[in-house]
Amino acid sequence: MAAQQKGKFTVGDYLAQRLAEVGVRHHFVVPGDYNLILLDKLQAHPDLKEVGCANELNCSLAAEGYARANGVSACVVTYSVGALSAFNGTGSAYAENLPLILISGSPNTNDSAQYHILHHTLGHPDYTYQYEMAKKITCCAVSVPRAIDAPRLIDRALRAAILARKPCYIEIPTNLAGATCVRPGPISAVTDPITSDKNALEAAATCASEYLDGKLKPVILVGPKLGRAGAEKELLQFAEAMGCAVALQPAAKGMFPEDHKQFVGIFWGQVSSDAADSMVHWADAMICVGTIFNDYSTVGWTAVPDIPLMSIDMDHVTFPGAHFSRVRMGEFLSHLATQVTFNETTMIEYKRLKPDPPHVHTAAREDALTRKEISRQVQELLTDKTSLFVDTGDSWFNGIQLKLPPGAKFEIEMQWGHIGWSIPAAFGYALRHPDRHTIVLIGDGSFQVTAQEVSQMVRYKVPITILLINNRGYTIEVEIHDGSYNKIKNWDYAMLVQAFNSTDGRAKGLLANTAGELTDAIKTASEHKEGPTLIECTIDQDDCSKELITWGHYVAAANARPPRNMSVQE
Ligand code: DPX
Ligand code: MG
Repeated sequence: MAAQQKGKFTVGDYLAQRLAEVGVRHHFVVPGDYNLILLDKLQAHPDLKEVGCANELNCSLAAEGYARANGVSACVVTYSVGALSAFNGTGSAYAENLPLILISGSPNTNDSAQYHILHHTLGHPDYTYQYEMAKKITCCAVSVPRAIDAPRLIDRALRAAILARKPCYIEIPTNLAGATCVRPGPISAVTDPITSDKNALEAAATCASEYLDGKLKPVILVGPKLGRAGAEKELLQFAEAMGCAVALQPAAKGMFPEDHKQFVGIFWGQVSSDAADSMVHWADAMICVGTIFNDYSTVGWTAVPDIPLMSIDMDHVTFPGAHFSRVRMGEFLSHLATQVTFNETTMIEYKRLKPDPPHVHTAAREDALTRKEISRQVQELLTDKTSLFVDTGDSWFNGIQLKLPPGAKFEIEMQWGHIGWSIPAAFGYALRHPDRHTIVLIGDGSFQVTAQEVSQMVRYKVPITILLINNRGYTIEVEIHDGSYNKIKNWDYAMLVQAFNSTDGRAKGLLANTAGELTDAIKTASEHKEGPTLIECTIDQDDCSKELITWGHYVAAANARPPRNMSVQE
């Protein structure tokens, strides 16, 4: 470990200090010769802990998960061979509104002027391409040309990411990480939040009163940007002042308490839970808070609310006919809470529509394992200390249908939808929240994409419970469009995880073919604290949720829409 040289403060030290000051405690890395000096400098900072990853895709997704837990994260990779893989998790952070700081080492500053061809590059001496690419997937990309520019550029990128809740990119040439640098000024210059413009806030509140005036059946629809804006408490305050029904988009599950009397379910069109679909369609005013309407959340565009909406975003508010910039979500919600009229008409209707709790069948111990039985057992496992990650596939639908007890957290990556995301993301998240029980629901196909990161859970002794649902293939894709490409090679997943142990690891890999075997395996997992436990749950290939089938049909129909506006008939 390279100690900070006495008296000499470097570009790497500057970055390390700033990362620590913005709240990063673990930084995720894969080394390469372009970033080694930088890694030494980051290692030398007493408040930063280096976490090695198996590859840069996983490294970026681990940082994505860490940002969910910590609010900000850092991923440090080498030039091109590393960074281009890390762009994927950076794209996820962009789509999911998470300030991930992507840091890449880069060629020596002399090489470009000398027209040198360098390893790990495209093989021509223009070394600006990575920076140019990074601009497209971050809210601010900087490439440090000289040590003297580092403080200004690093601070600029960090501030942009923190304010926008989006990733940023910082490129540091290999010969600048150890170059002398001035010391940083107060961190408030980077982290101080932007507050609402007072005039805009007042005007937006007046517009909200006009929007709601005379409306009898207002409904609040919550989307995933609520949590990213950190405005859950303000939403609760506003919702209770309104007294009306609150429905959640699937990606916002967990952002409003499910045991709250105003919670009316997950609004997901045809595959909604409770009575959310009926409530949203019955509403005469829709207050959308941090919503994202995409083809998945609208079930192939079949579930787009058809009344004019009031939309509260992270930093602006829009009404039919009016827009207000620089109005912060949290400030607006708490301001509005003091002005609105209590109206519980929608709750009276909800009481009439609320479905009875479903009768849940408990399988006998020797019964072959089914998807429903897995869900029943996972439901019993959830506590206020659970953080549940659900990966793309039927795990989305199984996870959305679970009832979250107060305090339980739910993580889903619905905008980016990268299969395998949950393994590295849960790893990154759990490092920051060792006090919580992190559980992952993931399909066999997804697991194969990022399986190596289980070895980091072994290395860092992170006790995550992974429930791998093995239905022998890409079932969600089968429902959208089937073909032989949806079959995959089966693995012995339980044995694979044991293989990661080598001589010093403590992972457990278990197989559950029956309901009783799953009960026993879950008990073992809950007691195992020295590393991860993977439980391979085998189910029939055709055993999937009816919600997945319905949703798949509508998404397939949306994908298959013929091209429009063809001026010439061929
Ligand atoms: C793909 C998906 O086994 O889950 O429940 O069997 O569907 P299910 P699996 O994990 O399979 C996942 C599979 C292939 N999506 O059905 S959802 C396309 C895709 C993606 N991300 C990446 N590549 C391809 N979403 C990185
Ligand atoms: Mg599968």
